[in-house]
Order: sequence, then C-alpha cells, then structure tokens
Amino acid sequence: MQHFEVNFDGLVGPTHNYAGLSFGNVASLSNAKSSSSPKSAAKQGLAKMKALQEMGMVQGVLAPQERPDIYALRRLGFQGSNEQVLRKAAAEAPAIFRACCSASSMWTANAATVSPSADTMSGRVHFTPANLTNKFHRSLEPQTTGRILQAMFANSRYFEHHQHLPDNEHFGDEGAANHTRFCNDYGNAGVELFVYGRYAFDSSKPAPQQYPARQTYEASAAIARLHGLSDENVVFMQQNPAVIDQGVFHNDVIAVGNQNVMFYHEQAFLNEQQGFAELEAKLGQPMHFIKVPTSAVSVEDAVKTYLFNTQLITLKPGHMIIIAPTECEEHPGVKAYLESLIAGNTPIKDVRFFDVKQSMRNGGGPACLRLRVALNDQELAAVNPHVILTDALFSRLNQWVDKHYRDELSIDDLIDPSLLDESRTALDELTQILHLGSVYPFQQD
Ligand code: SUG
Repeated sequence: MQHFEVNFDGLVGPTHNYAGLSFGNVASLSNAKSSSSPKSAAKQGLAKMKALQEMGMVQGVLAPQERPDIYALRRLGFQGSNEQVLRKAAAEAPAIFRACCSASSMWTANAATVSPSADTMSGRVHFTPANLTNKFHRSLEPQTTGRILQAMFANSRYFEHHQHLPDNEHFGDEGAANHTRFCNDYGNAGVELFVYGRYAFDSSKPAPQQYPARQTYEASAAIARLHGLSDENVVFMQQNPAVIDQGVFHNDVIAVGNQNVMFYHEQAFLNEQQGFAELEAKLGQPMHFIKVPTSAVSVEDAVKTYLFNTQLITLKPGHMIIIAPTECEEHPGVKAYLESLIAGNTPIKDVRFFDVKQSMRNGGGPACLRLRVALNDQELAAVNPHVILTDALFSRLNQWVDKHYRDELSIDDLIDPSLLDESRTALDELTQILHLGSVYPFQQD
C-alpha cells in the first residue's frame, strides 16, 4: 500500500479584500483598507499548487465560500431584496458588512482538523471543521466547510465527518493551524500534537494579555476524543502566551512539523522540554527538533516573514523541502538562516520561494493556504477525483479565474451589489468543475 500527504489548497474567492478584521494578526491590521487583486491572489495560489504537483506531490483544491454572506446579514436583521440587504448593511453597519464579505475561507489550514486512518480507533480518516469562533468573519465558515469536505470525501467506508464544536469561545477551535501530526511514515500510526493558547475553564492558568488566544485546550481535547485518538498517540502543548501577544495568532506562525521533524522558534511553546520528551517517547523514535534561536531570527521577523508558516514536505524518503513565501527571501537575516539550515545535517535539503503576497497581506502564508490530509492509496481513490489537481484542472481553473475575477477590488467596491451575482455565477460554475453538487446556500434556495 502506498501513502501520501495530500495538500488541499484553498482557492481564493472572488471577494478577496483587506478589511482589517483580525485583531491579533499584524498583517491583517496593517494592510486594512488597501486595495486587493482577487485575480492575482487566486493565480498566486494556483501557481503554488501547480508547482507542488510538478514536484510529484498529490495536490488538491478546496473551494471558496459564498460572499458576501447575505444569509448572515439577513440573520442580523437586514431585510428586503438582496440589493437592499447589501445597501442597508453597508450604510448602517459597515464593519459587519465587510466581515460578511471576507474571502477568509482561502486559509484552509483553518478549515478543519484531520486525523489520518492510521491514528484513529475506527480506522477511518476523521474530519472536524473548525468553528473559528474568535473572529466573526471566520465564524461564518464551518457549515459550508463541512458540506464541501463531505462532497470531497464522500465515502463513509473511509471518511468520517463530525459537526464543528459548539459555537462558543470556550471551545474556540482553529483547526489544523494548531495541530501537527508526526509519524515515521505517513501510513504508520503517528502522534498528533495539539497546541492550544489558553484554558477556557480555568482562568488561573497562563494566557496572553493583549491579543486573543483563539484555540482552547478544551477544544483540542474534544477534537482528540471525537477522532478516536488514544492517549498514547496524542500530546497537548500550550503556546507561549508572550508570542501570541507579539502577533503569533496560530501555532503555525511559529512552528511547522513533518514526519519526524519539528522546525520551530525557541519562544514558541510553554514547557517545551516536557512536551517534546513526551512527543518523542510516544513516537518511539528520535526526532529532529530544529530550534531557531531568537538571536538568529526574532519573533518579530518570524511574524513579518512567516519563516515558520512554510510547508515542510517530503519529496522522497529523508529529503524534505521548505515552501516559503518570498518575504523570507527578501529578508537578509531570514534568507541567511535558511541557507545555513539547508546546508546543515537535517532532513531539510532545499527551500523554494513562492509569491503569495496577496494572501500574506492578510497574514496568510503558504502553510495557511493548505489543509494536509494523509491518505493511503485506497482512500485517495475514494476522494472525489475532480478536486485533485491535474494539468487540465489547472488550466480550467485559470480560465475560470480569468472569466470571473476582478483585477482590482477596493474596500468601497464591496458595496457594489453586482459582486454578489458575480461571485454566485463563479461559484456555481466551480461546483460543476469540481463536481461538488449544491454545497452553497444560494444553490439550495
Ligand atoms: O484568521 N486573516 C486570517 C489569516 C489566517 C491565517 N491562517 C493560519 N495561520 N493558518 C485570520 O486572521 C484577515 C481578513 C481581513 O482582515 O480582511 C484574516 O482573516
């Protein structure tokens, strides 16, 4: 049997914009209200997907969501025709309106937590969409995310789907961004590391003071239970509250792991030694803990360049490469660090830089754009084949973007009611391209 790590990248949606919606995410706040390019954002994402496919990885596509979210606006009391709802919301509650326009579902590392079949009691792959309760604009995602995942992984013999956790900050869950699976080989039982920012039911424990901790211990523990993981293959670690207060709003902004490698910043975790010892003991083999000291890269530079929001992928046994944003290449200190890393004696042998600046300006690097799903060949054969990237799908999606996406979108353009129709027309066609069925609310009216 063969095993793969498949990366499902989020397609950027037609309303991609910079609304400054994410308190605690430095890039989102500092680029608020700049104009965006949905077309180049989508194409940058597609180019990264294609490059990974050409490297021999199995690459998948995850569809974006319908925005503006007219249903959320109606639920909040805006009434009338669609056009009236949009106009009233934009005039009376512009901040809420902008939140309902966000294309944030593109960051699919926050779409769900996924446990591969080798780790779970049922022997199936488990999916739980993240509830994303900490940010209103993101809390609009989980239901549609669940429908899209069910349309992609539609075989109940291999795949088990759970409802997202209760929509409450006590169970704030940000999905795979705070979850890393370590293993010898993708097909072997692994150890799943859940990183949380605070305890919801015990305020005496350490927590950040300035910015929110989006993931709670209680949410992480609930996901481990739902997925049928055993104590022997789960480790919980707390993020260092001090780095959350410096803009590390998800653990994947300060650490990335793959197989037996943990690449991380020295300030990333609380109780690092204890957590890593448990991880290594449960994995049952030595790990490579590649620690980046503050003296080499400060937390501020890590947040600025997204050195850790990189993809660490295995191209062949023992040969891993880093997929980094061009911001890392443009920063002399980080670039020098990466050069020394790949020259050293670790499984990380190379680095490739990708321009995903449209996403980076909202705090989304290469790792935010993808959801990792480890699958064996039978499971892969059971995935909806139309969401797996091929040369033909790549050109079809580029044509689709060219046809439907705007070159430029200013924050004021969001009030144009035709954006809703454009987005719906595009998404309706996309569900046909990807054979998803009627996953969007507007298709079910
Ligand atoms: O949730 N930005 C996203 C970025 C998510 C990055 N994901 C990971 N690290 N895995 C967020 O903060 C900004 C939207 C705006 O401001 O317009 C935003 O939602």
